[in-house]
Amino acid sequence: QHCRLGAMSSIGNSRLTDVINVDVPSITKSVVGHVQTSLARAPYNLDDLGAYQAAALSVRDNLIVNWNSTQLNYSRKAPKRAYYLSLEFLMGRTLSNALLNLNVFDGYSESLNQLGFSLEDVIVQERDAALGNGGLGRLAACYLDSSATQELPVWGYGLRYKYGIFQQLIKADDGTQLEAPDPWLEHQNPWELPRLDVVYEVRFYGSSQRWSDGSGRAVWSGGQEVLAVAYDVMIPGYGTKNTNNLRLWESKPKRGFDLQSFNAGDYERAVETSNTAAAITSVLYPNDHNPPGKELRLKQQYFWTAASLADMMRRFKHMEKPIGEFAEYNAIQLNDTHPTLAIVELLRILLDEDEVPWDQAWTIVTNTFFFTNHTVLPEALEVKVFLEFENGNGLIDLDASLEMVGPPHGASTSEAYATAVEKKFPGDRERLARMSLIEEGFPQQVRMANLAVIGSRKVNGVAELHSQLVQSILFPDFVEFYGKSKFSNVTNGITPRRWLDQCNPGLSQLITDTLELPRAVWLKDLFKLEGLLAHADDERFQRRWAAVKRQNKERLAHFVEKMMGVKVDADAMFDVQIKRLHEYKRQTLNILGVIHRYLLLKSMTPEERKKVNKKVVFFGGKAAPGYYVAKLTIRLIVNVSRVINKDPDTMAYLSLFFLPDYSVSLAEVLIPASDISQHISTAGTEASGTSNMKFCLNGGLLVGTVDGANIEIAEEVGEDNVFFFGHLTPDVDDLRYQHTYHPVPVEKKSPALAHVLNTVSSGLFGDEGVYEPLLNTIRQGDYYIITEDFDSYIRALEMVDEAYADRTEWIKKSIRTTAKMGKFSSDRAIQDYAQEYWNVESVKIQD
Ligand code: OAK
Repeated sequence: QHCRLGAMSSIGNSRLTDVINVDVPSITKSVVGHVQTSLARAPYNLDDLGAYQAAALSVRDNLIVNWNSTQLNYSRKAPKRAYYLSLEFLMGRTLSNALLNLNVFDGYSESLNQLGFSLEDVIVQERDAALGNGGLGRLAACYLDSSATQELPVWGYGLRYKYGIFQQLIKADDGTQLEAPDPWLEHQNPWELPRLDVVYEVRFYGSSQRWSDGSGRAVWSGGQEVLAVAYDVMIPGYGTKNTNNLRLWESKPKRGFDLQSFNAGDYERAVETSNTAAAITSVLYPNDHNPPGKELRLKQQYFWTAASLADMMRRFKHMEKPIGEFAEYNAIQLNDTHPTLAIVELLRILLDEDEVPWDQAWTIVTNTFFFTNHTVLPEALEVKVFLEFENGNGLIDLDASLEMVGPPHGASTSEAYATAVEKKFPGDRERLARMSLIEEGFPQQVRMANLAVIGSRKVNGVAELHSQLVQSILFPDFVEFYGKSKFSNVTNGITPRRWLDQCNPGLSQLITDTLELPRAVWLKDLFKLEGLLAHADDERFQRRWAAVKRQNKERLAHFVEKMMGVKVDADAMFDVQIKRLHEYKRQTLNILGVIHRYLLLKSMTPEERKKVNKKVVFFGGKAAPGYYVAKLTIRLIVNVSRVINKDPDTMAYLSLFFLPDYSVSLAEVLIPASDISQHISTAGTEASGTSNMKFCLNGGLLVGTVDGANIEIAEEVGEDNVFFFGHLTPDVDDLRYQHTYHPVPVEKKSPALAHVLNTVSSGLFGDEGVYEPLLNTIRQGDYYIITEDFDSYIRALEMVDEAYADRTEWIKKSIRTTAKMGKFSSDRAIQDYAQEYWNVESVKIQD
């Protein structure tokens, strides 16, 4: 186990000046050097964690060299840059990704072997960087990978949370979810560079004084100042030296102590200031699609946008260009409404600090920003209270931003905008109220989405259908006001580096062999996968394809056995649903379908059962800590699994697992192993979905509703390779109306579903009565139309069973699916943004 560095004495004579560790001797030398000097550990007593840390530090040396020359090149060439502002970056692990992108995976593997370690065991020592909740955060991570790979000068800006998304525990006695903190920085993080020299002061509260010169400019003073300290995370591109930057801000008190209070003997008050400052970046809010109405969240948003803008401004000033050209050199993408305050902050800087006249400042602002919406769910729309905080002052000086620009320039942003709307639609007061930045009431609130729309040059959704709904449901008034051209679509994408090459090396190798192309070629031009179509009928290729899937299923089975102590049958079909728990995503529909299948199996004779397709169902996902119904769904899944996994009549044919603490790293094991995956949101509710793309890229087929990116996936791979079911988006509203105003008992609509619901109510899965609130969401109102879709869902699953029975045909479907996934590379999505939105071009890094 220990004493693994015997090979040390054989370290080659590589020159000390070799910073880039490519060949095995120099890798070994650098790793061993880090063991001794960075970790201060003895080489003869090193465990896997130590080996991970040393290997990571060695890889990081390589990254730093590339990162430095990239940043130097950017500074010298002064291209237009784009900034991706996201409160969430769900990065996962970095070591294996960096090794692949730098093309040194084999070298490190060999070197670690010589040192007595296995790279596989070392890689899993790393904790996920889980600074995100779900789709929106993971998308940001894929986009950074693609931007770096395409050598685009794009930086990410986010927050360095001390605690990422909570760890999910499942209580042994009753199967409920518990949350524990995620202290991911406990071991030092080798992938970040603290930049204690890059610091900005961010002001909160206080008051503003307008200048008396009639310019409308204001000076903002008083209140509390907090320091924003930069931590840079290196983002290596694939097969290029280009290494971009993700800058994460940490909050710090401006003074450790308030000396005045300290001297006055008020110790508690003195440290309190420092506590509140540090609290700003202490934790990622675990809400997905539900904005927390907390003052601290608003503080996070202002802290982050103010620091990021100050940083961009400093970089721009360095270029010595006229301020009027700001938008020619900077594009800012807003990842949902969370960074919307950047709009008013840029306006504030231009007006108050750079003395730009209002009209010109507003033009600069609206040429700089681009806004992406990620959901049409009404509960996700952010509204913020600004003016009602403790000391009677606004959190940020709304007066010096939103309303600041006062009479000399024709009233405030809000008023100027209202005037323009009024002019276009005279007398239409209802429309004016709908389009207003302010939601009237007590207290007044700011509608962040409206502000994001008026402050941006372009507004987009994340799949064709969703972008249509953004226009027709969320912003119809704005489409009329600005015209259609301001609104468009950029369908999401995923990085094939992490989501194929890294998580499924077997398949990657098979594709490389079959296409007879270097993997560096097809991984950068995913449309090349179409070349697989020519081999779909080749039996030898089909066998190899099936063998890869089989290996991945065994890997998952092994993983589950290790984690949960249960054997999993890799001969069975693997059916996977992994995503945040949410009523609109309908994990409930899935678990009710599982119960239906179980009851059916129970009703069969042993002979009949033998003809049934064996299936293992996997669930994974976290519920927001305060989301009662979602947590109840988890509890039901866990308790159903406890019953059916030990039923001797059925356990050979159906088993069920809820895998706790779903993460990016767990997804990397699950996705390559799936035969079928479920994307079964109520039509019109899932903006895009991105795991659907990941499953298909890895040759898994979809069961899904006609929703989000499922639609475009089916367009690419062919409808005969997707198992669609359920009502379509235009029907959903009517069905909801029916259920609300003309309710019909469940047994009338779906006797099968009624039977399942009654079985749950009967207490078969324990906890009699506990699930009633969950069941009642279906029996009453049924907002997500589970009753309406249940029978067609079951039929779709039967068709899956039938199709799977013809294994050769199934493998062909699987091959054809992977072959047609080119469109869903995040490289394509980033190109769309770079060309159609930001107007940024790639910068080749020279040594
Ligand atoms: C999270 C918080 C607020 C608003 C939206 C989200 C979010 O994660 N939305 C998800 O974004 C993904 C990336 O665009 C989409 O694929 C998902 O469909 C969408 O739910």
